[in-house]
Amino acid sequence: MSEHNVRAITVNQIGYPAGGRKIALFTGGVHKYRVLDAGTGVSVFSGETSAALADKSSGANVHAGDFSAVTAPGRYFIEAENGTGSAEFVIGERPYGELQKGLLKAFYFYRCGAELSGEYAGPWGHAACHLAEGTVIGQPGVKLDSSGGWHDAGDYGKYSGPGAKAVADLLLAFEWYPAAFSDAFTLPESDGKTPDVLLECKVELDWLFKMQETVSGGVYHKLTTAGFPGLDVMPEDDTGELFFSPVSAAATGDFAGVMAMAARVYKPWDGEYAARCLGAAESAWRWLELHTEEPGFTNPPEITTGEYGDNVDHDERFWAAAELYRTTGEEVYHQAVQTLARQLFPKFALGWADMGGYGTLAYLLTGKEQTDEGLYRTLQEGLLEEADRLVAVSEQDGYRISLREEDYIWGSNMLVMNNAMLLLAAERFSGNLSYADCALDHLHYLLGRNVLDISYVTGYGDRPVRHPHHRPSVGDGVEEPVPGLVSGGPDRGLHDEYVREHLEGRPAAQCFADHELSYSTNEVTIYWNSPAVFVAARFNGETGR
Ligand code: G3I
Ligand code: 9MR
Ligand code: ZN
Repeated sequence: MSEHNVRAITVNQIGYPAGGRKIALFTGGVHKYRVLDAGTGVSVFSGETSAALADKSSGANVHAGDFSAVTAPGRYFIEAENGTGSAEFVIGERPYGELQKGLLKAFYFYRCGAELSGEYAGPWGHAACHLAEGTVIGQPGVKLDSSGGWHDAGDYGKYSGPGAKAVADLLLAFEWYPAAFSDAFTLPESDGKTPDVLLECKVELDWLFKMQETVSGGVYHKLTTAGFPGLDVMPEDDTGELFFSPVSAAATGDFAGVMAMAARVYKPWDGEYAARCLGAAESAWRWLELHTEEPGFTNPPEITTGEYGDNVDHDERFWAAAELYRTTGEEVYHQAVQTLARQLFPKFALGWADMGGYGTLAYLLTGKEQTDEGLYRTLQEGLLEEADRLVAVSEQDGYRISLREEDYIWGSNMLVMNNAMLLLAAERFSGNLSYADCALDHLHYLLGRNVLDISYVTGYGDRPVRHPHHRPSVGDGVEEPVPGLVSGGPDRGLHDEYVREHLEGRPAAQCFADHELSYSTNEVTIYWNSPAVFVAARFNGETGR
């Protein structure tokens, strides 16, 4: 393996909760090591690493140094006998507070249609963008308001399904870990009452309303220019014509799911808004009932932006039905859940293409009393089995995460965080805290405890991603990238020219380039940020480890 970009001792570059397990991962020979106070240089712990594990995914021999015994809050680093060191990190009661805020604030930076002013955006502000009406493909002469929402990613497209996944993660995080969202993080709309996370999600929900066809209730799959603009084009300079791509069943199912969820979550804060969300969800559901056999979405010939193709819509329908049932208690939706559950699709996946896991969570959260005993049990047992599989893979993995070699795909960091979410769901439905330990190991990986010793979150950690494939970060003339963005992470498929040229033959977990040209490994998206917010919120909002 290439030693030049690999530091021999990797840690979560943000830090570790004081009461929890603390492990650093080493490569190279067996190490005696010490934990030192970063301020005073005083050694507070010394230990020896465990036997090496030959890790296929990363191509490294990895051994673990367990310094859980260090519990005093402070700032530390690790030094091995041979003089190599680790990044500095903190040990504290709630070490991920700032991280969670940053991950959430990223959604503000993704906003479309409004000026990002210096007051809220610091040096990363820009003028309002994408205010023109969009042309509806297939309906010549029809132009509709398309403004608002969040840009998807490093590009400026806005895609209904991926947007719904992002909102779903944030609303679920708020439902499960409300205490983690009690600090306001200063948005223009902050009113000192409504949690900022709800204000931020409203930006996307308000845009999603515009993606629904008023008469039919169907939802346009996406809203983009015909092609991607150049990499240094700022949002306000991206003035090509905007197009609504046709309605799809996947987008309509996702829309119904997230709107039904919003109807429930916003109710205590804004009853009128909640009712509007529910109405929109019900009308999307009516479309789904009238369109039971729909082809999967493919890009219209004139459109070359992200396709988000999806041939299977049982999962999105399942989510919609489960969420509508949880919110309304109406029997028709319960019937639909039970019928859809008989279809074959992944029941524990959390998107963007496979959304069945959200349906499963909604059904389980409806509660035993209100649900079918057999289906409830099947889903609950299945969830715990899947979580056990993730734990088993993590136990065999050098960097202690649940990705097998073949799981290092485009956006592998989403899988890392989705799997952590699933582990936290298992914690919730079993009460077993060891699932949370495994989930936390996944957060450690994201923040630097990985073979490349890189924090995959811009602006966070001692060696963060610096050159994401993110048009504003490339085009704004500010040296530092927009902060708080989660990079896609290693993709062994080498799906862009830059990585094909530079990373041929690397082990899966090293197939990553912190270069702005590598869109297949180093782009950023809203739905890679959202599960990371969820995971960080768990470790900010709950006590227990
Ligand atoms: O699921 C298969 C898996 O079975 C197989 O083993 C593996 C081998 O490569 O591939 C997996 O499919 C991958 C799929 O993502 C998984 O979600 C495809 O190879 C891969 O090409 C595909 O990448 C998607 C990419 O667009 C290209 O279509 C990403 O998921 C998706 O996040 C990304 O989305 C783009 C938008 O189009 C445009 N905006 C930016 C955004 C992020 O890059
Ligand atoms: O910049 C585009 C990025 O946002 C997309 O996720 C990615 C995959 O669809 O495509 C990027 O655009 C590239 C295009 O696909 C091929 N030519 C180079 C473009 C990047 O500058
Ligand atoms: Zn915009």
